[in-house]
Amino acid sequence: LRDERAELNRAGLPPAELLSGNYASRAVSPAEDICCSDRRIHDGEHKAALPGKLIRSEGDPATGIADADTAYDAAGQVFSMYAEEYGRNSLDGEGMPLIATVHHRRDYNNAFWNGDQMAYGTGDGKIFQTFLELSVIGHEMSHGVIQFSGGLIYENQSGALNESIADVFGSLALQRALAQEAHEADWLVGKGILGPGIKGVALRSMKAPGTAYADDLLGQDPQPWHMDGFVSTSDDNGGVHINSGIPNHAFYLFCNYLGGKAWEVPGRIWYRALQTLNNPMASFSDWADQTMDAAIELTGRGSIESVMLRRAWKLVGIAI
Ligand code: ASN
Ligand code: ZN
Repeated sequence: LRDERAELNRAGLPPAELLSGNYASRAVSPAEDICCSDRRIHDGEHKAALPGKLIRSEGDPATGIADADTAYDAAGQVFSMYAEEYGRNSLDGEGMPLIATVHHRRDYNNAFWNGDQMAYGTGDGKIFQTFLELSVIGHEMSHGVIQFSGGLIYENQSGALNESIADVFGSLALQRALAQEAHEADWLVGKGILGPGIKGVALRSMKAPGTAYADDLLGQDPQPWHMDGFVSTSDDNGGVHINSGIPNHAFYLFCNYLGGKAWEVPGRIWYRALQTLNNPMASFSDWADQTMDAAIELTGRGSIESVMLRRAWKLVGIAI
């Protein structure tokens, strides 16, 4: 990858960082109009009812309940990324409250967006030990964003795109919070959330889909990184959490080819593609085209970004 960049530089093209800088300076993000988040954290008290008991509203001091305070802080970080990087005012773009429930049900091994709010289980302490991790929280909140922009139907390829875009922005929220550069990021989603007995590092890896865990209880991480490994199944809404490995890896490659801060130019391109998507049944190939259109709109035809983006999609088996 480094060689490829050196080659481009020999061809007299400016390095990606310069283009990124140029892009940032002509970015149109009406961030000044966006005031502030409206977070509302509830305690589900290990019951199934949502949203449960309100324990921390925007501006309230910390509760001392670690899960609630993590949910509050992380929701703020995700809100800030969407506001400051992409000019979006909350999940719906219109400042909707960020409603979250921690301690959802008992020993519950999942987290989700239900169309109105986020909910987080505690995990059973065996398979999962927490869901209150920034990439996971960013993932669930991004399902909210996708509901209001793009509206990707949650099955088959459009569902895997919905999953992938949630992973992308979850990972970007984490990378931005850590102020890591793309080449230093681990590209893991849900690092550290697996239980102590589970052999694995995370829930998913965008850098190396299929390698996040391999465990007697959980099995092997089923994600492919290339269309040759595409899994046709009726489970999991048509493999939405499986085949998302393919667009996830394309995004990773794109960021890795460019270098720099992934939440800036690559994130803006993905965000623009989502914002302009008008096909809720989009296939991987449709989405690849959509990201290319966004890249050309934002960085110009023949830009390094558009060249690298085409290369990334090609490497995972999608020609555009
Ligand atoms: N944690 C899962 C997700 O957000 C829950 C689900 O499958 N809807 O993708
Ligand atoms: Zn999801």
